[in-house]
Amino acid sequence: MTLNSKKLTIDVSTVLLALCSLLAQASAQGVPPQTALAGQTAGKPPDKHPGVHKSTTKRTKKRTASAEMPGPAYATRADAMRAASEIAIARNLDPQWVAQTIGAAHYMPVIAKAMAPAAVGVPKNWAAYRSRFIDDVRIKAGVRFWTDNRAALERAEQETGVPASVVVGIMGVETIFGQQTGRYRVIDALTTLTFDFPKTHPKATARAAFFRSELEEYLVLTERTHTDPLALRGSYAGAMGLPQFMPSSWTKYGIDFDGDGHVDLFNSPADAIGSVANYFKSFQWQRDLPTHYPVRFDLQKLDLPALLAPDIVPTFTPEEFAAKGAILDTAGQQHKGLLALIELQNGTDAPQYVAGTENFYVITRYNWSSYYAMAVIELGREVAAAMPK
Ligand SMILES: [Ca+2]
Repeated sequence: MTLNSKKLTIDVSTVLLALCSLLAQASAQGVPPQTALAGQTAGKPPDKHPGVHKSTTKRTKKRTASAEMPGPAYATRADAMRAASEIAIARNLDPQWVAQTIGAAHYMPVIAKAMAPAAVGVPKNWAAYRSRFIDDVRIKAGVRFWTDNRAALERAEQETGVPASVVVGIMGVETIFGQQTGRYRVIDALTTLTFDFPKTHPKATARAAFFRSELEEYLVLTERTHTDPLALRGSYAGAMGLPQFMPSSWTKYGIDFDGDGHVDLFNSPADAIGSVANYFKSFQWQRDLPTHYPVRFDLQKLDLPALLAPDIVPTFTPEEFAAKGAILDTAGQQHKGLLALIELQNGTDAPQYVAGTENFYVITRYNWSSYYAMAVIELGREVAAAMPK
């Protein structure tokens, strides 16, 4: 069935409009329009900050068949069609093309559902999170990826200082080295999250504005590169290719690293490698600086609330760390910059702690979670250790 066809769209529009108005009423009352939207996922990976990059593999496993079914096309939505004209004017795009493209996007209940905030009061679980990303299958795939792309990884490391293991860790956590780059149409994801971001989310307005901006970037990007905007597939958040770049990141940080004249993050591992390293370089990656140091506590002096207050933002000198009861190893004591105490909760077991450096913080600019950053670092290390000597 193609809702691109004007006639068909008109034929079904009366029914769809009635449905949309019901959905809108439900949303306005703060009631999730679909029962599927109400569910919160216990044990969902922590995402303290709304992530810029949404890993495909972070998707919740439980899905219902009804939630997977596409909803109405946005051609039937007056607000979406109004926004399409605004976008065309603001971004200097063909108004008819923008209206057709946004109009051909479908509301995806499963995508709206995936935006539910993490359950409140449930302890996070680093061990469980880690086990989802670090296993033999992913490590073996990582060894293959590193072997196949050694030259590009080495060149990226020389040019940016970003270690091959960190780039490998990103590609592994995001898409299992390109094996899972997402199965949702990017246009459906971005349009759904622009116009139907769940109103129950505490940051719904800001998040919807973020996705509106990404939708605009996506239209500009596909128009500029003569790519069919209805053809590309990605994560439920519209992240694309091996490194799962959002459209704005593709434009800002994507580079042509294999020299064929195009940035292709779907099919060129070299472009993906160069672009990830360039992303971190742009966020001030420091060459030869470790990502973190081990830390122990002096329980007599320990001021955990003060140490955890700045969250993942490097704030303390090694001396300030020591004064608050956090004991570093020799390398940590000699750290020239600032540190953050990173807490990794383990469900009902005791949390683990590390001292995160500025480079740890840089990794969290890819996905705003310390658990994510730690998984990237540890997967990269495991793959490095498994590389043939
Ligand atoms: Ca290229």
